[in-house]
Amino acid sequence: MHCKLIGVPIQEGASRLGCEMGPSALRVAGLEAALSELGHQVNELGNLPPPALQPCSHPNAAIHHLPEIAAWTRLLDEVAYRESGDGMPIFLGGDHALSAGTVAGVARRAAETGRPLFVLWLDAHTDLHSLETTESGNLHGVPVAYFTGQAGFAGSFPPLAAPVDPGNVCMIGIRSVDPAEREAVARTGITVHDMRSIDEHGVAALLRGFLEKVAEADGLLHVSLDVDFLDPAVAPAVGTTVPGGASFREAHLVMEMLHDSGLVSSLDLVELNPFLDERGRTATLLVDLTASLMGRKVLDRPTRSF
Ligand code: EXY
Ligand code: MN
Ligand code: MN
Ligand code: MN
Repeated sequence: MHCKLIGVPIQEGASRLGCEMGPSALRVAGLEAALSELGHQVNELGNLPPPALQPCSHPNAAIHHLPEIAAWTRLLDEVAYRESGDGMPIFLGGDHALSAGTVAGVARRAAETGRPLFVLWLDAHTDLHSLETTESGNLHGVPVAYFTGQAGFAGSFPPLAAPVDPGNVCMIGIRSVDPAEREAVARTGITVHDMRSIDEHGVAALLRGFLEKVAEADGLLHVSLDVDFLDPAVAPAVGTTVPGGASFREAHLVMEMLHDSGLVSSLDLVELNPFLDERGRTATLLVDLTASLMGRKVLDRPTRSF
């Protein structure tokens, strides 16, 4: 596989500063070497420079940094479109607002190839607020509403060329949903597997159902991994910790199954805040999870898809 590492030092979508240092921490933790050791060709594309701003505003006075996030979304849509033409882009965040642009760009590319894009959203949160409904005003809480084509983004965010069908979005790990997001889940029909579903059925059964759907549709699969998908006991370096998250092994199992599926075409690693880390352990865990997704295994096993 030809992997492209793209640093996205964005932190304006989160309320706590520090995600800007995420790409550096992932590099220091050895991401490039981990992928090379697995036999992948790795292109290190460096960090994207912060984009030029265009003035824009919104009647919701709670919103923070709208011009910054709108500008990053415009830039990332272009970069993701370009870099998904050949090889696998890996976006090193940066807060989760970056996925508005990365998913929009890979969806535009997928639409051209005629294959449907699916999105696996690994997160404690649904990130499904609109600009109208966000109360915190932190725009890392809105990317899913944007890239699935929900109303209210016109005039600030770029027009969306290829909205992702909400029926193609699957969320796993969810345990913090605001009332307006609850309503949006019901309205859009996005599949949401909360932590209770993981407890009841096991993460493998939930993921297998989704991967079968992607494979049947001959789809492309974008994976968006938010650090807070993981339990804060194993991944403390995130500003939005929620107790009761995925365990170390549950997260690795997800990555191992994704590798075996052969379906993943692009990846976001987001919300790592190195300022909150303990001697780099969260950055190291993210590198190890990415290695599992890209084929690192304890033992060879009889070939099996997922
Ligand atoms: N739903 C909350 C809000 O809108 O402020 C929390 C959002 C946290 C988003 C993090 C990145 O996943
Ligand atoms: Mn702010
Ligand atoms: Mn998120
Ligand atoms: Mn989250």
